[in-house]
Amino acid sequence: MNNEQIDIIKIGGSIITDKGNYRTLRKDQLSLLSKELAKWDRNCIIVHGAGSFGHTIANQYSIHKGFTDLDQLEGLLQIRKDMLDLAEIVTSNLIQNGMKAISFQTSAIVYEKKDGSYSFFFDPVKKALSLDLCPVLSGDILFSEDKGFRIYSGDALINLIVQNFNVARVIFISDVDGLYLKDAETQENKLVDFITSKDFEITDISKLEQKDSNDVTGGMKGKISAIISILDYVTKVVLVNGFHPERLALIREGEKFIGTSILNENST
Ligand code: IP8
Repeated sequence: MNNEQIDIIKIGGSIITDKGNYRTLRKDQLSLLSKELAKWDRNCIIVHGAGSFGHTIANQYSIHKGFTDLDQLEGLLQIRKDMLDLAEIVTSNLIQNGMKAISFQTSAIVYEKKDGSYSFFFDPVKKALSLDLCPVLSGDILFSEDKGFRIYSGDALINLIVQNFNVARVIFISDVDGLYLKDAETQENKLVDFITSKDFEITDISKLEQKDSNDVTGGMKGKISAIISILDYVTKVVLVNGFHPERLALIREGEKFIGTSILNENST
């Protein structure tokens, strides 16, 4: 099996769905992104978020809190079905645009053990990559030895993938331009175009605003905590706004783009 470096591309649920409206797709946005991703010049794994196909029902049935009563099972099954539908839509769209995309069900290959660690089976995903296919996974429900079940975010999944694959970069496509930090002189929030992992760790994430109260996996704060762990295993993490797909072309071509690059200091 070849061990070439791959990229992981996270398509945020806020880009491909309208998070405020249950099961509402942003079809045009998904097509524009697929067109850009089809031109990606390195093998990659795509992980998509859940958006309104996951978070709405997860909230309604408190699925993220684990098993407490039998009524939750209805919600659990609904989320699994909705995520199956979303995965099918995303994968078909990628294929229509020329990608050799193949969907894998996250909750069928990852399981949470009692001590909080995971057992997982990534061999089929690795084999697909070695055949130049593009595996597509997503945030999902997760069966858990202790809690029965819970919600597993795409970002947490990426954290597990980077520990088990040879990953160069993780590109997070979301609905914001990148990381904003307060400028020391002007006290105004400014988009950070470049930051190292060391500077990043001292950033006070507790001060980041929580834009989306419907998000059961922590929104921007959750993402930053995940990125801090991911940076131990990859050279670079990139944050880019998916409402401007042309920025992905610039990233691919190594050109200057509007967004944030976070470099792992130890890999320079
Ligand atoms: O959108 C959440 O994944 P995320 C998964 O990547 C579900 O946080 C099913 C809510």
